[in-house]
Parts: sequence; structure tokens; C-alpha cells
Amino acid sequence: MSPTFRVEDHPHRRYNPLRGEWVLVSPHRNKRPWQGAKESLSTQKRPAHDPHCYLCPDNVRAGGQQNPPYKDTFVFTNDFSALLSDTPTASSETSVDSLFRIAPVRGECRVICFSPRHDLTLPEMEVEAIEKVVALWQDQYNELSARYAWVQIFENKGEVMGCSNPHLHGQIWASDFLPNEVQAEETQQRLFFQKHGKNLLEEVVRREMEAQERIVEENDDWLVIVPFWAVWPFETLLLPKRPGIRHLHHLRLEEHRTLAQILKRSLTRYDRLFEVSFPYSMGWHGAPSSEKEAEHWTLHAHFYPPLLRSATVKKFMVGYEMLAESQRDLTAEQAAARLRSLSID
Ligand code: H2U
Ligand code: ZN
Repeated sequence: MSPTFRVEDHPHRRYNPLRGEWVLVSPHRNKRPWQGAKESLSTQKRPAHDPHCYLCPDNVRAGGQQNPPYKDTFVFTNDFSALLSDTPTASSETSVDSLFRIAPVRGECRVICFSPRHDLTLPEMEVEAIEKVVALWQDQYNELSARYAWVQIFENKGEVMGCSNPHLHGQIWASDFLPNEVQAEETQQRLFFQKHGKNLLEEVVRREMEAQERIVEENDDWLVIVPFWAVWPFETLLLPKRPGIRHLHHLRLEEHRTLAQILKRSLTRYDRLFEVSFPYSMGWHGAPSSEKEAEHWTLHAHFYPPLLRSATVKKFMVGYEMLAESQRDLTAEQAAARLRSLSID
């Protein structure tokens, strides 16, 4: 008799309904040895204020401007913006050439300092201070979404993620177009709504609370899960429990506090996992600015951390991933169980 298929032991593919893609899961490979690259970690203790840091209060940035003596958060226009608000308008024909197409773009890039302290990370901040970051995200979203089709709020943390400065900060890139990732989520959520008459991520929240298999953290308003279709080993998805939250503008004041609380808890879990300040890229996705109803959308934040098995061994998205499809060893359920089992209180 042939052995029965078990998700925790046997290779399988899982479907990511948010992007319309499959991921290959190979749990039987968990024990393979590793003699490859190890990341070097900077474990240096940082001062509360660094006179050479371009993000600390009062310091001069690379562009020559001086930062104010800010006390909580601080926003400035990126001195090396990837998008510009005054790009000359071209004729609307973006594809004069049907093969080599070009589309002119306009936008704005900002840097957001989460704290005047040079030595802190988000989970090390007080909940009240994290709440101010949440309020800043919301204010920035409100301001920029009035002018731009898409407002991408994100944070790169750690040198492995290409973060250029250890001073706690995020970025905002607002653009007059929908970037690829967002376009995929827009299409997929719309298709799901048309087909099932349900909001995809509200359905995910309902199913995850029922299953209790992939939840990492939960409070009255928020849920952090390792998504069923996770690609990165310890990838998480932060979702609101209240239905109808389409974008950051819809958050109520009391949801700022609970969001700050769950961020602190789930990011502290990350730090405990390999006893290292956990690198990641995170960012917010919600309905595009122009969509007034957007019944198919749910606000959410993705956390994509690269580490795989220790503070120094990261997951490489190479070979098969680049040429065929994403692959992971550890299952989403195993990753969630590991994160949940860490003691953080
Ligand atoms: P990271 O989040 O990847 O570290 O990027 C920081 C941004 O800060 C980067 O986009 C900007 C860079 O252009 N920056 C300034 O705007 N002014 C400076 O003085 C240095 C860096
Ligand atoms: Zn600094």
C-alpha cells in the first residue's frame, strides 16, 4: 500500500489567492545541511544620538538640509527621490512602440523617522510612541492619496534588506500609477469578489480564526498570521478583524492603540526567534486611492523577513525561484507554531 499524503511531510504546491500564484512547499527538505553563506551581523550597541547620522535630530542630511530638533516622528522629502512630482508630461500615448513601451510617471518619495532615538527599533519603543507612528502613516496616507493613485508606505529594516541607516525609519513612495504587486492584488481580490460574492481577506480572517493553525498574535482588532501561502520562511500578514477596513484612512482611533500593541508583540517575537534584531521589509496595502467603494479590498500589512534558520543564514530566492516558482521548506503551520511558542512577556 502506498503511504498517504501528508501536508507536513510531502512536497506540494499552495495557491496564493492574493497574487494568483503558486508556491512549492518541500517540508521533507527541512533537515538538509548548510555550508553556504552566512550573513554578518552588526551587533554594535548604538548611541541614542549619533552626530554622523543623517536622520538624527539637528543633524545635516546628505542633501545639505538640517533636521529639526524633532521629538516624536519626522517626515521629509527623500533627497534622492526615485519619483518626481514635476516630471514633464509626455503625450498620453505610452506605447508608440507596441513592443518597447514607456510610460511617464509622477510621484513623491518621503522618508519617515519613527523616533528621534538612534538606538531603538519598533518593538523596543513604547506602545504610545508606536501609536504616533501609526497616526503618521494614516496622516501621510490621507494627504498623499488625495493626489496620487497609489501610496506605498514601507520599512526596510537591517543591512541584509539593503537598509542604508540603522536609525529607525520608513519610506513612502506615492505614484500616479498602480505598481505591479498592487495591481496583482487588485485583480485577484476583485476576481474573488465577483466569483464568490465575498471579500477575500475577510474570508481569510474568518477561516484562520476558525482553524487556529497559523495565528502568531491576536488582539481585539487585529490578527497576525503566517499566511497559508507564505513564501519567505517567517513571512507574516497583519489583518484587521473588523470588516470594511479598506485602507489606512478607515482606521478608528482606538484601532491605532491595538495596532501599536500587536506590532510590538509580533515584532518582539521576530527578535526572539534567532535572538537578533530581525531584518525584514514590511509595507501596507489597501484599496487604491481612486476606488471609493472597493468592497473587494481589505487593508493589510506584509512582513517579509529573509532569515531562514539562524541569525546568519538567510533564505535565497535564486535558481528555481527566479526561473520557475517560489519554494519553501518549512510549512506555514510550522513557522507559525515556532513564532507562537516563543515567550515574550
Ligand atoms: P533605506 O530605507 O533603504 O535605508 O533608505 C533611506 C532613504 O533615505 C534612501 O532612499 C534617503 C535615501 O535616498 N536619504 C535622504 O533622503 N537623505 C539623506 O541625507 C540620506 C538618505
Ligand atoms: Zn540617528
